[in-house]
Amino acid sequence: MLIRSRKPSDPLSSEITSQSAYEEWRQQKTVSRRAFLGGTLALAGTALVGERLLEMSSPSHAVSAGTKLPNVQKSSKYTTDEKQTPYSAATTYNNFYEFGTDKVDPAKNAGALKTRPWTVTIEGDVQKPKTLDIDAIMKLAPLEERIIRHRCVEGWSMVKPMDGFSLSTLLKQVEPLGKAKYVQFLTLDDPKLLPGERSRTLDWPYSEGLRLDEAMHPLAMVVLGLYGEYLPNQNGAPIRVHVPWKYGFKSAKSISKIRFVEKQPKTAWNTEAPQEYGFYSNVNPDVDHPRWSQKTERRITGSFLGDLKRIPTRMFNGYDEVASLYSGMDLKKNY
Ligand SMILES: Nc1nc2c(c(=O)[nH]1)N[C@H]1C(S)=C(S)[C@@H](COP(=O)(O)O)O[C@H]1N2
Ligand SMILES: [Mo]
Repeated sequence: MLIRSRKPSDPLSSEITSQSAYEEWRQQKTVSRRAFLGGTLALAGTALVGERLLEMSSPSHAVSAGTKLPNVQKSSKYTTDEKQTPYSAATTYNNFYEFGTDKVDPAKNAGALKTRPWTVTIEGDVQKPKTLDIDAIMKLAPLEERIIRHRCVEGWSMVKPMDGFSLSTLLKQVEPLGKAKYVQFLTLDDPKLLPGERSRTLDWPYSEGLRLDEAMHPLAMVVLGLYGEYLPNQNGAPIRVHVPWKYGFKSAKSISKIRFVEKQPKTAWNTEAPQEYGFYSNVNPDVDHPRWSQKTERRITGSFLGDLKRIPTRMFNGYDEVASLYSGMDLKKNY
């Protein structure tokens, strides 16, 4: 067992802490699964098996049967065919500190977030600043389903179908000026709707940033849905970013503002602990977090024993096509 001191302001847990949260999540599922088996099987004698049972037995605070997104294109060149994380795990094992710091908190608490009406303001060094309604954003481009890898800095990973389109499609709406070099993303700033913003865990609202060329890379995504359904609140409804070659915290949830800026913007985790969370935060097995190794990860697939197994972490999370964005850069210094 690793012993180390943790300051209370240092909540992104290591694998050790997240392991216990994961076990708590597991246990909840086991309990509700038994209750379900006891109740429903006796009643109906149904022949449902395996994953389907797990889906149905997810805790009642999980999202209600989601609404299907219309017209999602199922083919994408950005898709992996690796085994997918079950929907039940992707929607009950979350990081969304505005709703609490435990993995199970967002699914329990995020129901209170009102996601309609919702607007996203895009401003800063741009020709045409705009405030766009979420329903207009949904129509900017055909929604595409990308089955992508998500690697959390804590050492676990998931494979999830995410529905949306390239971030560049949204950013181009405002015609960025030549002096804009970075883009900042800000989560909704509303402590009434996001209770975590009332406590001093992070520098609120949650913020993240990308260099402009990173943001314009077609792999960087605006996410509006998950598994072909509208995004559940705990996963960042109604709109989030996803940058699959970077650690998960770069992918801000429930965003309401995007700013084009000249200088590298402030970001929530980098402000909190700069020596642990760099601005770039590209997935990199050769650069350890100061408190744990990043060489391997635990892939959450929903198998009871399989999820404890560790697999090698890949450079850029396996998205080699982004490597040219960083040619000539020392990625140990620019962690
Ligand atoms: N606003 C906001 N965005 C956030 C976070 C957060 O706490 N607040 N957590 C980040 C982290 S650490 C991860 S791993 C992913 C988790 O996304 P998921 O719950 O959909 O898997 O969201 C990221 N985006
Ligand atoms: Mo994360």
